[in-house]
Formats: sequence, C-alpha cells, structure tokens
Amino acid sequence: MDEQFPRDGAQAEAYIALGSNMGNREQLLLTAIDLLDEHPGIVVKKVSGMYETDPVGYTDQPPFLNMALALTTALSPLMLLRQLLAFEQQLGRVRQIRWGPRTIDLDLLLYDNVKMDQDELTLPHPRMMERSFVLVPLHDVMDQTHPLQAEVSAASRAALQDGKEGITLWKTINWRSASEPFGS
Ligand code: GSY
Repeated sequence: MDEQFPRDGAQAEAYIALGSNMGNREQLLLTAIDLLDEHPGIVVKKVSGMYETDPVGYTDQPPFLNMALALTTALSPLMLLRQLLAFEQQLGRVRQIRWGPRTIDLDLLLYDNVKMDQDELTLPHPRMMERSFVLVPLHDVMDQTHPLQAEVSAASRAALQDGKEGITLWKTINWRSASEPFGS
C-alpha cells in the first residue's frame, strides 16, 4: 500500500499519542506538536488537554504527561511513523529501560481506517484500547463520526469517573486550530 502515497494530495486523518516523563515534559510535548505542524506534509488539527498520569507497567518511575493529537497528512502510514521516530530523535529521545522513563514518545494510533500488521507498524495501535492514558486524551480530539468514538468515549469516561487510573487534567492547551473540523 505504501507506494501509493502521497495520494495526489489527498489528506488522511491520523491520531497520535504523546508522552513524556523525563526532562521538561511540558516543553518537550509542545515542541513535538510544533515540529509536527511545521512539517509540510502534516497539519495538526486538534490538540488534547495535557494529562498527568500514573505510570503503567513499570511503575517505579515518575508520572507522565500524556496528550493526543488529530492531524491530517499527505504522508503514508510508514512515512508518518518514520517522521515521528525522526522527531523523537531530534528531541533527544532518551530511554534507558524498555518500559522505563523516556523524554518523548510519539505513537501512531490510527490512520484513516487502515488496518495493517507489519514488523515496523501495526494499525490500529495494538495496545491503545487498553491504555487509559491514551484513551482519555484521544477522546478530547476524536472526530464525532469516527467508528471508534463511542468505545473511546465510554472508556475515557469510566477512567476519569472512578479515579483509580491516576489520570488528572494538568493543563488545557489553546491550540490555534483547535476548533477547526477535519474537513477545513
Ligand atoms: O508509550 C507508552 C509509554 N508509557 C506510558 C505513558 O505514556 N503513560 C503512562 N501513564 N504510563 C506509561 N507506561 C509506559 S511504557
């Protein structure tokens, strides 16, 4: 599929998860958003709140800041993934332990309705529906008509209601195109 991209200027809709728990977490996340939006093949459409979240998995590490973005892109899924990895490197990504602290994580969650399972990339992201730290911010930016919207909405509400997931809204972000729908 990848060779067909970019598809004559057509824009795909994609969702990205961001996380940081090392260094200046807030600045790293905001710089990552700027880098994405400055890329000629990417337009950031919506930016979630910034959530502080208890670490999941390997718990002996500092809390994360997590966010999600909705964007449109002329890049293929693999091109977008590789660009995310390049931005991680540019931001000086550090991760000493596999599930441990990291300066910046940029994960491709969804790309249109693409389903793929390759060594380099699986779509939708295979663990996204199990992770409240992904679902809560994703709910902020997900298009109302997206096929997963109802599921993401229910999971997000449940995670915030019982308070057990350790997710709190840390900051709201005033992104300039925050209210523009995908089509604009
Ligand atoms: O890509 C996931 C990195 N990560 C996170 C995270 O982003 N947030 C929280 N709360 N826990 C995490 N554990 C891992 S690994």
